[in-house]
Amino acid sequence: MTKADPRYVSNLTRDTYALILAGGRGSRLHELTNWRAKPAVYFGGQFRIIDFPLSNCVNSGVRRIGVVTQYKSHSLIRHLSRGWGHFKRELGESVEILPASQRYSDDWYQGTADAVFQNQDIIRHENPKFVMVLSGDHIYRMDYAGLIAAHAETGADMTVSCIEVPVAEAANSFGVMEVDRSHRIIGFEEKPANPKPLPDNPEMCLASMGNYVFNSDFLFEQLKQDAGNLESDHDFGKNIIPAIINNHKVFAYRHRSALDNEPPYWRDVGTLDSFYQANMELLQPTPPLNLYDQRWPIWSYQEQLAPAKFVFDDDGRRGTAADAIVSSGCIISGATVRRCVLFNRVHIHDYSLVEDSVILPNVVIGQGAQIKNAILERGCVIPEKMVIGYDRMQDKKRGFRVTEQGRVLVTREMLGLNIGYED
Ligand code: ADQ
Ligand code: ADP
Repeated sequence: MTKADPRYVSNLTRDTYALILAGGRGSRLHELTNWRAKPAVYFGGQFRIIDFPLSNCVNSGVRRIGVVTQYKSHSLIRHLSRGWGHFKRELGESVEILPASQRYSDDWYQGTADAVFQNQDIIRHENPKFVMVLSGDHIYRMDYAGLIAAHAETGADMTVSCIEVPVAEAANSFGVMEVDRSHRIIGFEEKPANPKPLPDNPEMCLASMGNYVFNSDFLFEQLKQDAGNLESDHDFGKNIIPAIINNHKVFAYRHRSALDNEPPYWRDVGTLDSFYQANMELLQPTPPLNLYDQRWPIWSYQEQLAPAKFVFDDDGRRGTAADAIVSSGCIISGATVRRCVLFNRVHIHDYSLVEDSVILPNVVIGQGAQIKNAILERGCVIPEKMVIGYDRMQDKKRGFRVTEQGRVLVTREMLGLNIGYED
């Protein structure tokens, strides 16, 4: 098939199986990932992180998808079955959940390459020409068709998607690569302390996004070799990529947004501060990620809920929200909300003031509470008149988690509540 064929790209995407790695712990999100894997973490009022790679797949025309789960997968699996369970096999579409404990080895998945290795029989059964391995941890809009087409055109064995990031941000966090003029990867270091900067910009370097396209046969061959290597951590970034760049054709593909007028956006919400930041960015009049642009929709599980409601209380106090995202099922009664992201079913009672905060679903804020710079975990019930986010020492003393940048995370456990809440 040549590029001139009108079905060139759709044939490439149809011949691709996507495996989303969604088993990560996300330990720097602390209590937010105590009970859910990082890809199940909430984002932007209506979404979970996993909705981004899944929506990118569907919008790109890659519709055979496996989601590899491991750590605390209940919340993720529940979300997938509620929101992504409607795919029709007979139309060539499927979203399959591949839990670690059900594979043939006694071990849970070790590194990322092992997670793919243990599912190779399922992938082989699909008989795709290309396998796309995706991280389930990031928020971005990307047309994977561009990545797969670039992979096919360069005749690569493997293609790694990458983005320019500041050197300081990449240090100890990302895989960093060096490329030649043809975009071939000629150097790769996993999480180096001193990342190699770009030749023309000492401030920036080229980071791996943890998304890879492989020719299937090549992938299986590499996984087999790696599995037999007792020294290996069985990880793509640590072991496979550095081992193959010298003898095989491994290319870099620069990330661009799926929307032509959106600058490349990619967020690894790995810490509580970056989680907070990425949510708050959405409040800008022109945010770096526009969730209202329906040309590349982000699909998710949406509960059937009543619309958000703003009411006067009995004393005639107005319930208002400004510079805020307010999701369905919320009730703001005689309270003031400013610069907040409210997820579904948040109920704020009168005389309270809530500012600069991210409030996850099912939170109740009692009368006269004052909350600022907070992340309230799902199901929190804030007692009347409680003050959060004004006095770090007091917040710490109460057992709340205060981040480097002074945000305060509060969970049900920190409030001494039992784990159950209305679901
Ligand atoms: P890390 O961010 O360290 O580096 P890693 O912890 O390996 O990524 O996780 C990658 C993806 O796999 C995540 O989506 C995670 O949820 C999932 N995952 C991790 N271990 C898993 C397992 N055993 N089973 C199933 N899923 C698992 C990687 C690359 C870097 C790159 C960054 C970009 O190694 O080179 O720069 O991603 O974030
Ligand atoms: P999400 O809001 O991401 O859907 P949940 O809060 O419903 O996640 O929790 C996911 C899973 O973790 C559920 O099985 C839930 O019962 C369990 N869980 C949540 N919080 C606790 C806790 N404090 N102790 C024990 N299990 C918990």
